[in-house]
Amino acid sequence: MPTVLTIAGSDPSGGAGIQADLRTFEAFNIQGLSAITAVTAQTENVFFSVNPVAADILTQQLSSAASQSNIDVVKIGMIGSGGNVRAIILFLNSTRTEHIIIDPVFTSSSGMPLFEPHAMKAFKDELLPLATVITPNLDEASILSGRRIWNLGTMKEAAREIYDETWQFRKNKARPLAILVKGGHLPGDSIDVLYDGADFKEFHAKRINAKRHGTGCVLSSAIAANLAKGVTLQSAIKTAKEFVENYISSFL
Ligand code: PXL
Repeated sequence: MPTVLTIAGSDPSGGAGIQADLRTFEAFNIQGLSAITAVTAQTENVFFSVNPVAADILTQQLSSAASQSNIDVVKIGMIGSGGNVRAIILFLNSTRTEHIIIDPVFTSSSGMPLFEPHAMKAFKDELLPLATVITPNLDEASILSGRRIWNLGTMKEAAREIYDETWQFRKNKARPLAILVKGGHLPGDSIDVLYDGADFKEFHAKRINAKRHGTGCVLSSAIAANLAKGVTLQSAIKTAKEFVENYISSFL
């Protein structure tokens, strides 16, 4: 059975993080494994606290998951601490997977910091280059590229900048890399831009104004689940976007 490992934080309210990821894998008939990077306490409306787990506890979870089953795809969400960035790099360097999808998480939707700023260099120079797909939203793409983003043109510039910077630190140039910048926070229809080092592809979806946090987690998990089934990245993104559209609509 295709298997995806999610490395992410716990959200007791179920909107985001590990809970959203495992639920999404299940919906696509994918076996889900998990390793928890941080424990949050939050509801849809209030973010109370975030506590990263110790890096050696994360390492033990990762080893346990990997000895249980072959892993086709690794999906990484909230990491929480610099120690956890290190633990994940060490784990990925000792594990063979077809795809590694990284959904950068720096702050919660409500503005709570979820990442230690001093870990940014290791995240950008050492962890991101191990990814095959990176899925920042506009704020994350802006932080990663150092550019202001306000429309489709600047989304594309940011995608190219993140690609070029990440590729520069990439050791195994035989593996693919693609950046999906998610434009959902711009006014108008939701347009995401995919850049694979050669071409841009746009994915259009209707704007749905339902209040729900964690849709980024659901999207990247749905992409991971479909990649585990062996479809192309573009097809995985298309299916994932349709899944998220249905998911958000259920909260209207
Ligand atoms: O949506 C980003 C995110 C990811 N993972 C966890 C979170 C959040 C935002 O709140 O709590 C655990």
